[in-house]
Amino acid sequence: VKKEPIPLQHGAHRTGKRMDADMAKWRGYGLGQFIHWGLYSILEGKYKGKYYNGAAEWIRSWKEVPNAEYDVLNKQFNPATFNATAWAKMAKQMGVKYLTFTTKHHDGFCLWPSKYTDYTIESSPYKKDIVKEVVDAYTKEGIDVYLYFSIMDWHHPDWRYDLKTKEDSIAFDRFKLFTKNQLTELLQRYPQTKGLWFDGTWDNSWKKSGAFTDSLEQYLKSLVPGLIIGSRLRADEKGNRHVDANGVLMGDYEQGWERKIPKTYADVHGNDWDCVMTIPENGWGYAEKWMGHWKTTNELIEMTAQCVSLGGNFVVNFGPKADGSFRKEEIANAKEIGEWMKINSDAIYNCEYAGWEKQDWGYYTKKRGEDKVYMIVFNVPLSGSLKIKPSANYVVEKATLLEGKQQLSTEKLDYGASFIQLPKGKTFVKPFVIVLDIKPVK
Ligand code: JFZ
Repeated sequence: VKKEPIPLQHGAHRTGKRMDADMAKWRGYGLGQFIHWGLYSILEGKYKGKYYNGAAEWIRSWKEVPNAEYDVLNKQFNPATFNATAWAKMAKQMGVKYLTFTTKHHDGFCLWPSKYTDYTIESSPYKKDIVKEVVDAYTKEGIDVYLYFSIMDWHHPDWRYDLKTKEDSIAFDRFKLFTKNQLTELLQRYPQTKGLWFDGTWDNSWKKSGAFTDSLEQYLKSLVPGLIIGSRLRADEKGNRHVDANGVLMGDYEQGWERKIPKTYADVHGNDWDCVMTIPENGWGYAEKWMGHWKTTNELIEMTAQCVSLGGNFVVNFGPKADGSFRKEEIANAKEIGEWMKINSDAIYNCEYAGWEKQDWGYYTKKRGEDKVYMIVFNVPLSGSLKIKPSANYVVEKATLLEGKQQLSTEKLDYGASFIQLPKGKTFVKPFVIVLDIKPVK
């Protein structure tokens, strides 16, 4: 029995994907960069010689750190070696198509000179507008910029976790206006902004503000036509987040894939999505010591392939040091990803879910609007034969190695499957791509 939809005033206003040109561009990005930078970068995940076990950008919430001491770190923020152009060039070389940059994280410190609070970059020895430097430099390199903005603000006296009293509601009403003002300010100051990446929206105060979140989203979109906002901003009037009470996504793409990747296409429910990922296990801001496993470049490339093969984008996080330089591990990852992308990005940009049965050697992607499927190979079988099974509506005309354009022989098997034969004696030391020219079956 199909359930009757619950009538909602502040639920999703659209079913299915956004089909305009701005969203089509977003969908084609494939690979993105996230940057977490702020006052937490000064503490480097430690305080008085003790290491914090949580994510470095959350260190203010650690019982060891007195808020009063954290909150004056703005007086020390002075990134001597910060060079936005160098950041953007590194990102360009890495092959990312978009950046998400922390304008304000949970600690409330603004990297732009907001006129709605004193707790901004203007109060630091650095003084200059970092958001502007970043937006301009990345835009110049042809990389689209999205602004990360935390709703939760530990520094603002009117922030509330919940609305339990009349006073809470009055304070939070002021906070909502403050939030709207800051967002308006960001979009007016940085008109190149392609979208907003919201965070810190999980508390009851926000969940009880469904009508406001709805009007805020519509208002922000009226300021910048085509603006892209994921599913982490809104709540419906019943307090549901990401998807409304009827299970429909609120927002332009699913923002719930954080440090995890869907297993199958069915898991993404027909929505656009991106996965944001840390290189260490967890922690987005700079930490002196990276705890746990650090992802290798091949792992990051594999995650990129996996995401694109399931119709999503993959976003790698970087946490620069307080002085504005990147740690050597991140520089190496960026460089090596870029070297791989230089050869293989055809299989990443403007690609989509191919709809072919997944095989053990790796991931398929399909070029949007073209009869081209890519095999991104991570596991080479000892036999040297890669099995493929095209969907029933396609046949493969030709298989070629993307690098060097060598044509590969194929062998037909039962049940519509084939083998693609790798060149005898050739050893592969990096993930590689095979291009399949395909033809629709009449
Ligand atoms: C949030 C932040 O708290 C964190 O510091 C970082 O900025 C990250 C990108 O976003 O952390 C989250 C948010 C959502 C989930 C997990 C961590 N979630 O939905 O599982």
